[in-house]
Amino acid sequence: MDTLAAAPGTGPATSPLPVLRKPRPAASFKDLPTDRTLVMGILNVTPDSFSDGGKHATSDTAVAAGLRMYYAGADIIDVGGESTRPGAAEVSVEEEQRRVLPVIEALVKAGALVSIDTTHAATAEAALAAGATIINDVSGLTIEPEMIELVARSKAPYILTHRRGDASTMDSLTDYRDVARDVAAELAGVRDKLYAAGATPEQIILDPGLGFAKTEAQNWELLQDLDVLQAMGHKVLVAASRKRFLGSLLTVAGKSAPPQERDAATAAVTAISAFRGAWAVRVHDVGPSLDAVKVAARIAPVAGPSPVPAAPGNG
Ligand code: PMM
Repeated sequence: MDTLAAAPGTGPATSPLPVLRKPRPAASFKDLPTDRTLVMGILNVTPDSFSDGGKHATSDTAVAAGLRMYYAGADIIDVGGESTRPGAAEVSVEEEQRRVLPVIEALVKAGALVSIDTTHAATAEAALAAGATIINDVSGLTIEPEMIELVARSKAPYILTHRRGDASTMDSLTDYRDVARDVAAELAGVRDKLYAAGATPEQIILDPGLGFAKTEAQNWELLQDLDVLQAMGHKVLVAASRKRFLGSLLTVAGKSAPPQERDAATAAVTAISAFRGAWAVRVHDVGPSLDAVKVAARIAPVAGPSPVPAAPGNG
């Protein structure tokens, strides 16, 4: 018996030697599946991220973790070098790039489609040069003018995340009249600045920014009203994975569930987001979300933005 051959079903997801696989041609954005919601795996190359901080603090462990997600079936690997959690220390752009660029290069070489999770245009540009395809920016209303110019010039797909303030102020900026409509209106304002600079509608992916200047109740409201964002006609990304509002939901004996115990609830959010037509979900634990997406695709097979609803009285 050939002991090196993987048993059926144990190949890509569990191979202990992923680095021995041949490099594949780089994946492209236009070849991503369009008949189901995509799963983006989170790869934080940081010593202090809120849920997996410290695990992938070196390039080697980060690349191995990224390859595991890729071989498990993640459609996109989201590489970040700066923690965005409230109160997190700022990282210099040089340090951020030192963390992420070698990881991006290795993952792209293996054939993965990579997004760069950064609020800095200089890091986004260096990441694109290293082979990343998508810019994932959580700066929201504080977007750098250089980022606007880069998005317009590069024509790279751009995730525009709703957020007010920064890590130290956002928890006090949660005053909304109607959170879903206010978030949509504020995103539209930034989107229009991107258009004015020359960006195209197809480039823009909207993210409600769960946990960024939102109370726990507002996060749930945004998920309930996802159709308000979908109606803007862009792709929508939902990033609920392991966030604090899931921990609170799962409180036992007055104790919120720790981040690593929030993956089943995350997969439930994935199923609902996929059912509602989200373009992608951003998650730490890709396996359960890939399964959830498959379940949702049997019930609501076509993902993507829903058409703008007809005005009342139009038949
Ligand atoms: N949240 C975090 C980091 N990056 N990107 C997008 N597009 N949306 C988010 O809500 C988001 C993000 C928070 O930290 P984590 O990487 O530990 O989940």
